[in-house]
Amino acid sequence: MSVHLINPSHVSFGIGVITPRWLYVLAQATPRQFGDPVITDETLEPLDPSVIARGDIVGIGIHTGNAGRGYEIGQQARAAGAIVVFGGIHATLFPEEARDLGGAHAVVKGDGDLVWGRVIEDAAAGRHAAVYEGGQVEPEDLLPARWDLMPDGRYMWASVQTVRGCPKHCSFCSVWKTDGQRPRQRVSDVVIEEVVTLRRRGFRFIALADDNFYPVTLTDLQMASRRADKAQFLSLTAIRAERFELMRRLAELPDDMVFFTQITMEAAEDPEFLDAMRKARIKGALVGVEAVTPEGLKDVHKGFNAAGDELVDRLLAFKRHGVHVLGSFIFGLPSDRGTTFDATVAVAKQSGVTFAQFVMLTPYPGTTDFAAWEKAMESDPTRIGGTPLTRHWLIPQNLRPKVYTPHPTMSADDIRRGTQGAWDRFYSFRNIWERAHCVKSLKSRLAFVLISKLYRQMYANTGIATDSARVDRSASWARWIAKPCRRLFTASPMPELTIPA
Ligand code: B12
Ligand code: SF4
Repeated sequence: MSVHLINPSHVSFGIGVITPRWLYVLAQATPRQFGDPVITDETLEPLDPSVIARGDIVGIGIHTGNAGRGYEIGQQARAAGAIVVFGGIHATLFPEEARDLGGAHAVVKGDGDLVWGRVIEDAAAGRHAAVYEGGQVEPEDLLPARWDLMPDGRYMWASVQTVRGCPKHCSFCSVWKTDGQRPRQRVSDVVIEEVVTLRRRGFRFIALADDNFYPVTLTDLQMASRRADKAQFLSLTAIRAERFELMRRLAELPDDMVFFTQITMEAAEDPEFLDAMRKARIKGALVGVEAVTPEGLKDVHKGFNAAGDELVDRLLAFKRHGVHVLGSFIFGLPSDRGTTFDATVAVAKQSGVTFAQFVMLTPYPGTTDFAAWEKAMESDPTRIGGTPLTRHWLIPQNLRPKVYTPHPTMSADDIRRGTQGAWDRFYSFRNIWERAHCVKSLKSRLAFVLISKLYRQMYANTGIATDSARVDRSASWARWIAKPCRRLFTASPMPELTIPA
């Protein structure tokens, strides 16, 4: 009997950008007496169904975007006689769907770190439950990944999580609801140990797969310090101190290492923090800019972000401290107008962001936006291929609309075309070449161009193009560029590397 862990994807690029961390964390959670799990990541290549045998246990992790493909695999595995278990954010939110459409014998809700061992033991003994509550495990129980099981030469970035959960409450995001608003922060010892393991193997690019790398702001500290009860203040101070401790230790690692994380723009208020990031070689951060106007920020409950000149100043502060920004922008907000697309690209350029992504507002389950939309749609009988719009992930890809929520002034096609146009302009060869001057040598500049093009092909054309020929062309383009790109990310293994004190 084998245990399988499968990350579903309907497109495979041969090379992965970032390791799906859950695969290697659940591998760690797999009791040793069941052997090493067989890991399949379909972002690399499609599953070979013949590897699944009767009596095997098959764990499938899904988010909303890959749920449909996950259900196909679940059905195949069940038909092959395996015990099928679903987990991940989407299965957490829709356990019945995984059972009815994905052939799940069992579903794990929440974190798998502690509960997965029990699920396997139960399944192997033929007494599995229908639903397991994994909950939100405490930081000390968040497991390190089994990096020894990762295939060589297939990923550009490995991923290590340092904190789970986010204190904010953005309307389009499910993290604060599913992962909680309390930052569950791993101590620096366990994080550094994983990072060193990866560098020993030749990984020098590591994504810190965090929801928000700056979980305690200076305002949070000031507010807590004014309270009579000092418990909150002490807890926040400890979280902040641990952040600095982690960055101090990262700074002692070999100087060819590069880290990337996700952070709110609030960190721009804190030069000490940004300096520590620079020293730790956290050279890039995804910043959720979302909107460039106060009205847009209000639409997404993100009043803590800045707009206008202050926004530009904040993003430039990251750049000044040597942290490249991947600005993330959302289009299709109720306050957006036809002029928003150009204005957003202009702000992205003005604020010196090195990369940008332009996504269309999508009501993801588990979010405030989704709850409001689902309610508003109660009386709407629209079905596409027999599926209500509010279950958009179940609509076949070729029929699935790209925009779901009606907009007061723009049609769905206006938003899609405006978004595609923003990608095209931001990633025009001329603009990429201008940005490439952030690195010095000609070789690095050419690498920068290649990576910018890869990023654009993978995330824009395969995601928002409505023309399937364009999607196919982009996927094969991405496959073609991915190989040389990956080589840019490798380093010589350093098996002798020790863990900094
Ligand atoms: C890092 C990250 C990324 C990275 C890397 C992705 C990768 N290859 O791993 C990048 C930047 C590329 C990315 C992209 C996107 N992401 Co993302 N990402 C994350 C983030 C911050 C961390 C993921 C992670 O590594 N976590 C660490 C692992 C260990 O945790 P985990 O995956 O949750 O797994 C645990 C449990 O869920 C459970 N579990 C998971 N699978 C299984 C399976 C079984 C069998 C069992 C038993 C248990 C189990 O056990 C695990 C251990 O506790 C999450 C937020 C989050 N808190 O999860 C968002 C998140 C997953 N992303 C999200 C989204 C929306 C996206 C994008 C669509 C954004 C966009 N518009 O482009 C793209 C989609 C890319 C794609 N096609 O996959 C959403 C998903 C929402 C949803 N309902 O599906 C999340 C939840 C964030 C959010 N804002 O709400 N993402
Ligand atoms: S979008 Fe970012 S800041 Fe907002 S709740 Fe989600 S993780 Fe936190």
